[in-house]
Amino acid sequence: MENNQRDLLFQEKQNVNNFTFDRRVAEVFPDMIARSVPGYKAIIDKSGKLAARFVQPNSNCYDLGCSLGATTQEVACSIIVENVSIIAIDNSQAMLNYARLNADGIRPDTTISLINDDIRQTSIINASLVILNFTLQFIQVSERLALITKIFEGLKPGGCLILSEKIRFKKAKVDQKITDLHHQFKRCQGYSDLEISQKRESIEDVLIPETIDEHIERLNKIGFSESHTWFQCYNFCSIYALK
Ligand code: GEK
Repeated sequence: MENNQRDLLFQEKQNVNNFTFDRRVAEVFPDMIARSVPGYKAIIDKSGKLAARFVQPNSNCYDLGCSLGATTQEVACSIIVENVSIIAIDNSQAMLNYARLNADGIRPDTTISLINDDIRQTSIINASLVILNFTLQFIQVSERLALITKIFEGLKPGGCLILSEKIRFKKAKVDQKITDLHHQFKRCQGYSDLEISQKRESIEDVLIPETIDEHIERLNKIGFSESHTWFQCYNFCSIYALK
């Protein structure tokens, strides 16, 4: 089973269907996300640094929407305290099949559980770190408050939520300019205009971005004591929120 293939999924002209995380996507996922999300590698790397700072001994660490486990692995390698369980959850079995291979043997002294579940149903308990790296954007906007509230309730005092998302800008003109810059980034990564437009068509009803203000307001309303954007590149950002 190879998962290091180049993403050519939208290279040919096709009848575009709604994007799903199936086997074909799982096979090319590392290439797809690295060439589509500016700052992806930096965010994954720094998620490890945040884990080193915020993960508490005798606690759980959740990677929600773990895909192939890139963040899970970085966190596993970065934790400096003892007796931590890492729980990585995704509802795509195709993704988890590869994540299982990738997580094998990383860290014998830390438990890593890979679970096929819908993150809207999963219980969050005794958590010192919860990570939503580019996953909340795939949850219906109307369901986001309940999910983040559940995460807040499952976090220990001092616990941290890392929330990385594609974002939109309130002013249409600004949104268009930044979207153009993102497409320029994708062109520089080797995607053609056809690939960019077909991927966009496929994902636009599936990935619903919000503004940074909408994210921060929700986090504040739920009760996080501080929420800040610590990374932004074009229309992608990462926020940390502390309980
Ligand atoms: C990374 N965090 O490499 N329940 C569980 N999983 C879900 C749900 C849900 N309701 N909805 C979507 N997913 C990863 C990247 S990708 C981001 C995350 C992207 C899963 C979905 O199956 C996919 O694996 C992941 O969320 C989103 O840092 O593709 O842009």
